[in-house]
Amino acid sequence: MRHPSTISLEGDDWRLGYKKVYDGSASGTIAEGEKMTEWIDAVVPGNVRADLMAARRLPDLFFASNSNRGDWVNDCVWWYRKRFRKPEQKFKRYFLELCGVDYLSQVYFNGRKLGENEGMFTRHLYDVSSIMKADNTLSVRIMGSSFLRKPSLNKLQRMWEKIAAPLQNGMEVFPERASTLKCQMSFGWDFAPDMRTMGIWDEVNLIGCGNVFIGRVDVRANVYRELESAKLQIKLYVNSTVATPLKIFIQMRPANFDGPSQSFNFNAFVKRGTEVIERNVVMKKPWLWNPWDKGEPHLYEMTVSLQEGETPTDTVTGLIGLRDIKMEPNPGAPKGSLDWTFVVNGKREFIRGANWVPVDSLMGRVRAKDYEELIKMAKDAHINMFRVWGGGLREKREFYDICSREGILVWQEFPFACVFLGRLPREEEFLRVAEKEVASIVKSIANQPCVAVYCGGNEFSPTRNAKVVSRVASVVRSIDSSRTILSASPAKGDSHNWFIWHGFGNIREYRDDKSQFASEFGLQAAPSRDSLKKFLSAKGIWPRGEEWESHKAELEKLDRYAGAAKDSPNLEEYVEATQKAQAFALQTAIEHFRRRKYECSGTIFWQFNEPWPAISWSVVDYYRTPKLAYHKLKEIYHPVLVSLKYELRRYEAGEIVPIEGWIINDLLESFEEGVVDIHMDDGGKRIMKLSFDVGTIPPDSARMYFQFGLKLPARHTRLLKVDLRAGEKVLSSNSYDLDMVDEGKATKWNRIHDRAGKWMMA
Ligand code: BMA
Repeated sequence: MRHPSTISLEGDDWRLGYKKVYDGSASGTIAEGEKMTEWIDAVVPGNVRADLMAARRLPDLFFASNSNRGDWVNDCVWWYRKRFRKPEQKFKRYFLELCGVDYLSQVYFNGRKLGENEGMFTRHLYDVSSIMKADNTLSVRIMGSSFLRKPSLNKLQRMWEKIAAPLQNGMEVFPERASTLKCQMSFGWDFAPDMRTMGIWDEVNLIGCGNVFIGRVDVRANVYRELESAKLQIKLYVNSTVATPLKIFIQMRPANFDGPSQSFNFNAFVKRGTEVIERNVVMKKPWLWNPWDKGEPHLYEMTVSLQEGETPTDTVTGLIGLRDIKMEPNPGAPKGSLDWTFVVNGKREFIRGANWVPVDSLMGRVRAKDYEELIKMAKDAHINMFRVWGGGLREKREFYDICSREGILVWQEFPFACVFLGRLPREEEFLRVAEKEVASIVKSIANQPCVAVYCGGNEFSPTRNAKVVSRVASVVRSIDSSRTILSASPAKGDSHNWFIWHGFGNIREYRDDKSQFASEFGLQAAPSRDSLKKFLSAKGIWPRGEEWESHKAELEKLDRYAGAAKDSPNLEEYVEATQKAQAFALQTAIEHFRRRKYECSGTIFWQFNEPWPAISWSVVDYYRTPKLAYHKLKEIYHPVLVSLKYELRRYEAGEIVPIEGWIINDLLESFEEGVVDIHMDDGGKRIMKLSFDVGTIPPDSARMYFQFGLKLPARHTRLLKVDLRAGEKVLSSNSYDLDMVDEGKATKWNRIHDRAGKWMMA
């Protein structure tokens, strides 16, 4: 919810001072700001590295092997400063709102210290009415990332660190990052550079109001479909300078459809200070919010206005969607498995999802336009859910606004990720910061209809980290008890299938995956040559080597899945081979999971985007250039999928390939008189065509419709094209390259390693 009276303090008129080689000793008085090495121009929201690059104090850190050339910034202390005049419109009270300061910070206004914080997700809100002047100075001090909390290990843990680190490929067992609630990826990841960010990375606002201020509004809706009504529980968190009777006006106005508005008025009495006003309202015949493939994502613009007598004192507005989300068991699920079937407004929703990672390693630079572009690309590829991965962020407000508007579901994780043989800290101090940060995340997104589920984080054992998990879960529940909270991902029944890629497994082995939900799987692929040229030097681009590795290429595995093309002397051929392998892998996995619809209730491939130019698992590169897999997704994630299943092996000319024809329909409509056309062309000449009548395709279904034997032609391209039509209308298309065969094989050791990994996360 936002105040229409909000004045944004964002922009490029900030200044940024830094003191080099800061020893961490100064207490952070305002006088310290006068002793900076230098002041440069700064952009807010932003990032200190981005400002230094713009001021030419740092090279382009995303180019070639430059990524650690900015490491000295971690040893500095930073002062952000902005001067601004009091707004023309007069208010009784003024509040400063900072939605994300990364990471150890203090805020000063007109020389007065307002507060300090550890964390990057906490919303800071300060009443500055009494110190507001005609000319104002807002200063934010940020300690360099070298001063982040470090784990204090006891003797036993130090010993374990020595023994266990080699077992997890040299990765630290108690990594420093696990002691902070900072975006975990910024400590360096297998697709992201080590750039421990600092900056004001999210909104900064000045809010004006009367005597009574609305600090936050919580809305939870219970939808009663049979009664065609919805009960909204509304909590207003207000702060008042006077004891006064209040009039409360609540309006629900259709935001993206034509329909009736509904209004509700109440009286209340507030005391001086802070309190919560709770009211329930019943909406008649509400227009429900739906994921885009099940209907329209109807949204209401909710306005809450307060009046003190006849005087307006404060107003907030925000988008609200009414829907009901549950999780149900999968049919035939093994004992102990969690419920993995999402049910939205009483209808099952098979998840065709993508893992979402931060859009930029310097996340302060991300703007609404970036989200718009990427989310549009995702929707064009028929994606209906993002898993906002635990190594990343609580994204900015616009991300959730756009997902809610576009009808895309969000699985939101908290900032804990990849703790294998070690464990997360258990000290009270850490737990308190964790609770505070998680609470802030939940408060900022809980009104969003797109948010479907919360999850404790990525890849750690909930058993060994029970303390963090239970504290986090109870703080979430105290704010929002309406959603499922998963303790971690993977959780029982959910798989992160890394046997293929990290375990060198054969792509066909995706078909052995019997999980009830598949939330990670995928292959790295090189981006296009044009993209590579933007971030690798002329020398480093080919042959592939160190620069590729510094941009996270895992060369041995890339070569393994590129097959014969690994010996190619040619960059383009190699890029194409890695992209083809990635597309083939996603096709094999996704079609397998979709054919198992509701035994498996969803697939979330790894990964949609990437935070810097990399050779990674992304299907859309940093420059938004799609890889082949992205184009393939448009076919294999189509809500109506025609899928051919045959044994994945090399075939000789003239051999007969037994093939099954499947259709998966995720929509609520059925299709009559379905026909599947299968054909093979060679140089523009049709050399084979078959048609199968499939009759009626029921809604929300997956089944096999026909089987046939395909006699392979002698020497032609072996691209099988498939169209599904209802009458003359083509519903969906797909294609298979029968020459695409993965001939690699995992070793016994790879298999043991993969099993050990699963055990560590149990
Ligand atoms: C999963 C993710 C990430 C990682 C990816 C590829 O474990 O959760 O941690 O980047 O695999 O290795």
